[in-house]
Amino acid sequence: MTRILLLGGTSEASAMARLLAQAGIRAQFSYAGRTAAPVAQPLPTRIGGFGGIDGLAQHLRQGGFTHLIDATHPFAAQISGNAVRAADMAGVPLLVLQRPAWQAGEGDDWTHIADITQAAQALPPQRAHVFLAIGKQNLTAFAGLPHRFLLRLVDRPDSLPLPDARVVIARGPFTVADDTRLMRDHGITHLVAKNAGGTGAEAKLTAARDLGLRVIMIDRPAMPERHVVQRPELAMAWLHQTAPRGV
Ligand code: 3Y8
Ligand code: NAP
Repeated sequence: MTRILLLGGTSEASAMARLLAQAGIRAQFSYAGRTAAPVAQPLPTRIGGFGGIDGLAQHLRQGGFTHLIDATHPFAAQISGNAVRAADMAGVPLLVLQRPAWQAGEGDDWTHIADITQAAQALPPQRAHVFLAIGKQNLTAFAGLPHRFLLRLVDRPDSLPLPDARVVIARGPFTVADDTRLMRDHGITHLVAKNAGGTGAEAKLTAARDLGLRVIMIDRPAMPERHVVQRPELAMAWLHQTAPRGV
């Protein structure tokens, strides 16, 4: 009997959860527990880490899961690496559901960097107004710089490692009009973004192009070879191809 463990935390994972619920396929949705009140899902949901690779492998075995779908974020490298190893240990097929990376288009002014630690060097030496749309987990890379920062976070932080920072509390998906207004109101000169792909965070890139701003684009971390699809419908097709009798 099919039972899916769906690792979530992205728009694609939420779309996948709706398809599984509509199809009446037994599944459990999993959040890391990064935010105070994650969006409710139409599936039974667990929140919190598994306790590393062994913990995830044990959860797969004990829960009688027949498939693992990793629909986490392209920058959630730790859980995605764990999923490859744990699925193999538990003898459960793994599918990655991940949106394609963004590509610079006409009129874009992007500087690509390999990881967040290079972002500080990619900023100008003189004081700039920088929109850090990268969440709160990597802010120390910008401490000690002369810039004024605008942060957009899901939950209000207790403290920040940046002396001159303004915080906007907002949960995507975002719109071009709102992001254009936000960046114009704050006199933003530079945008730092992760190459998340998808539509939930794309508006700021369109706004940056319209405003003629430089974008410092953090490329995705390298990941081991996996079976990846880019749309939830393709993940459903994979399930039917790999399901034991009677999906
Ligand atoms: C906890 C679940 C859905 C999912 C929505 C997507 C879209 C909005 C865009 C900006 C960029 C950022 C951040 C972002 C986006 C979607 C998607 C996406 C970026 C929630 C969610 C969880 C998280 C975790 C959170 C991180 C942070 C990253 C904010 C829920 C809302 C910046 C990534 O405070 C923290 O510790 C936040 C941590 C990981 C990155 C970071 O390093 O700080 N996401 N985001 C998931 C869990 O617990 O398992 O709370 O409802 C999900 C979404 N965030 O169903 O529509 O699909 O990408 N999330 C980035 O892409 O750069 C915001 O502001 O422009
Ligand atoms: P990460 O660094 O890859 O994972 C760190 C640890 O968090 C993992 O080892 C695991 O703990 C736990 N974890 C992560 N995702 C989980 C999930 N879906 N269910 C259960 N445990 C999970 O992950 P992250 O970058 O902090 O992202 C955390 C969550 O936020 C992910 O679900 C991701 O989809 C979502 N998200 C992340 C970003 C981003 O920019 N990173 C953006 C949007 C959404 P154990 O080792 O104990 O199992």
